[in-house]
Amino acid sequence: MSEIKTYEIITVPDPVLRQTAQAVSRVDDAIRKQMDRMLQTMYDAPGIGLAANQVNLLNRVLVMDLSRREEGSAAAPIFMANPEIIWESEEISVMEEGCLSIPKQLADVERPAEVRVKYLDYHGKEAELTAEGLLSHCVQHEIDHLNGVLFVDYLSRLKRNMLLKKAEKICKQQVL
Ligand code: GNR
Ligand code: NI
Repeated sequence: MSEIKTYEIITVPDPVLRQTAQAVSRVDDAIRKQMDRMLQTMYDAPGIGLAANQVNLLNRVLVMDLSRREEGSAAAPIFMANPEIIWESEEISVMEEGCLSIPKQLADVERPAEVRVKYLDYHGKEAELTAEGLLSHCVQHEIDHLNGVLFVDYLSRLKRNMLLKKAEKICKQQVL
């Protein structure tokens, strides 16, 4: 049993998912506590990434951990505050994405195949990460959340509306 409190995950069509999160001035104990809680919330969901908007917080904080996909591997959390894409490849990658805020809907999304991200780590230290493959899609998906952007925004209007409608129906059923 974990002693870390978790957050409730916000789903569509909540307007907080369309808002822009604000930069943190520094990574202090309160931000670290938020990062720990977000990580636990993400593990419980389960998901491989989570952005602050998804737990009703509008600061530029995200967490990721792709390690749980490989069985028996140790946890490998990545914490980021104020992430910024400082380089992206011309090469494009297509991967199936899902989102905890758009339950049970998957779609192929095109993104730059490789990105380099500058951020503040758990200790408030400047760090950089070069990502490709699933990690690249995940970090771009999470930074999008901080800008109020959802993966369905990259799809045709028809496909986007269909996925949002289906997800909202599922969310309503969960409340009843
Ligand atoms: O759990 C998640 N899986 C995922 C798969 C492909 C690309 C991005 C993601 S992130 C998602 C969790 C989530 O909604 N994060 O915001
Ligand atoms: Ni998401």
